[in-house]
Amino acid sequence: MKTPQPPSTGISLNEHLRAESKAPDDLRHLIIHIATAAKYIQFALRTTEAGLAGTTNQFGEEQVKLDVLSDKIIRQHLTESRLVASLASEEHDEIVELSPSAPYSVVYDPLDGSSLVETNLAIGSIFGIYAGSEILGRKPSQQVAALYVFYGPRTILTYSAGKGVHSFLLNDVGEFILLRGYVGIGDSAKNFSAGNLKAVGENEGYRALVEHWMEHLTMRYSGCMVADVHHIFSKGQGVFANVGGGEYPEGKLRLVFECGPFAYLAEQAGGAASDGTQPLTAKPITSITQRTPILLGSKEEVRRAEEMLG
Ligand code: AHM
Ligand code: MG
Repeated sequence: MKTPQPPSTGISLNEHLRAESKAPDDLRHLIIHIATAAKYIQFALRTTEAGLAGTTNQFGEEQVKLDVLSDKIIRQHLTESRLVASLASEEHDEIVELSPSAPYSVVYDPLDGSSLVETNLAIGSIFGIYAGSEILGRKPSQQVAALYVFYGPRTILTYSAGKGVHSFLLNDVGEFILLRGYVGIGDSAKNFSAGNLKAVGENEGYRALVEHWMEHLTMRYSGCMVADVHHIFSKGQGVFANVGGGEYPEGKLRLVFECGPFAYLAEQAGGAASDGTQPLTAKPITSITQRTPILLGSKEEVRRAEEMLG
């Protein structure tokens, strides 16, 4: 039998938001609603057969796919919070209006790396929070907070509300407890994650860059951006790239849901995020389906990538 755990003595997410990030109450409540949704998602990932077992369960009933279920869970919590004016989810083509006079808008990828569900590899959820009801025309630098939840062997939530980047571990009793007060990214990289590698066929600069990285760095690539960027945050170094070419002329990843929140977090951690010509945080969101190249992580390696990609 498992020994009962004493109540946690660590710093909770709620307390950290209040005392360290000095987040306004509405923002703190919104992030707690998102964290609660993430707990339901991590429970669903561990308990449902969806994705692992195909499209029907043992009774022959059709199962809701986990990315659709994750989207529904998040949307329900955002709706119930009454704090969200509009939302944009990677699962929908359009921006959804919730409570027009509410203080924030939320952009999210409910289950990033969902093609990995059936393999039981790590996946995650990504969120960006803007003040007001507008999403289009904004820049990722205008986010008031961004966070991701990493569903690996353990569940980790990492957020920034503009005062650095902070990581929390989900404990046995369902609390997010402070794991690392400040997450930082050093200037030089030992690891690289290079996505959309088919682009090297038509992009000589990318080929030369990847060859340079193969000679000097060690590759870590899982196929889930949350896991690959979490690796950089947790090791305090590394570079992640997804560059245009082949099937994805602008790169595979989307500015609003994936690159924008991670660019904000990377800068808050002392790293950089670029589309090759400008910081991603300065790039206006023109549509929610907008894709962008991304170079993210240790500053020296992001600069080298910008130069080599021309
Ligand atoms: P998804 O949001 O549909 O899961 O796709 C995004 C994912 C990223 O997590 C990852 O960096 C990329 O797709 C991997 O692409 P590839 O399979 O081409 O390496
Ligand atoms: Mg994604």
